Amino acid sequence: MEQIVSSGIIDSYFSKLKENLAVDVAIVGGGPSGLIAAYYLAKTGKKVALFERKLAPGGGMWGGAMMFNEIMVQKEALHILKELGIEYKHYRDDYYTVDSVHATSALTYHATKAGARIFNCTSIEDVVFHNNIVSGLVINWAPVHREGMHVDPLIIMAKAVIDGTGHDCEIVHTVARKNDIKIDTPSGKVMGERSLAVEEAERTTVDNTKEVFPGLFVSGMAANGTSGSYRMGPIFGGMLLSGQKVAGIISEKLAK
Ligand code: 48F
Repeated sequence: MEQIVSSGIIDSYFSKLKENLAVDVAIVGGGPSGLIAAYYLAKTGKKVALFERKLAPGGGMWGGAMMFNEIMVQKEALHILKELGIEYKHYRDDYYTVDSVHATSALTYHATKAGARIFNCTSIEDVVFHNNIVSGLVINWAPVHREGMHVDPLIIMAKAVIDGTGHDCEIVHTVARKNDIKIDTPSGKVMGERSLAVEEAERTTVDNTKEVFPGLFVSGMAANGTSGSYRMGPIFGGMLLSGQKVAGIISEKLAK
């Protein structure tokens, strides 16, 4: 009995990992933008693996604002809530409140249900760089990084990589720093995030969602951090729309 439990988990996990050593899209970060991108890409039949360094995917969405577990979503993104069956309440004007735990678990459920595979407790430390194109991810156990252990990683190959790492835009930073390249921003560099301005930030999160270097796309707060735009606090319509947008851009590119 004990052996069946252990061998079942090991067999099942390693066949899942093996099946995802080469994917269409590899997503770094299980925040709202990464999860929504995973959902839309998987829904259209793409092979998608999402890597999240924490135990639970969801990023900054679980905690609402200052741990008041409610988030705000504006009218423009309601179609996504409706599509996923997420409940919302009208608050005022074009703004709606949503229970953040309900919303975050729904995103995770729908991304995996659509076929995306989520690998939690897994940290991305670098990318694969082939012929000046970002072509995959260098993965390791998150605790290996936390403990500072000198353990070599494994590799996931991907036709497209999404940096959905939030405020730190870690993957774009890594690529730009290590390879001395220009990325698609006004300065050619990672410009860094600016202070809070809700309306501007919500709009630019979507505008800045794009391919910033061949093979490397940005979504969510990483899009604004890369292109030097504002943060927005606990309003999430921009994150959802950014995830949907990056999925559309990648689907179009892969179809060519
Ligand atoms: O920050 P995060 O929630 O990303 P997002 O989709 O959404 C931003 C909002 O939550 C919020 C906001 C809107 O109001 O401003 O901040 O842009 O989630 C990013 C996820 O990426 C993981 C991290 O643990 C988090 O769950 N992550 C970051 N770096 C890595 C990573 C890495 N190197 N490897 C794996 N996961």
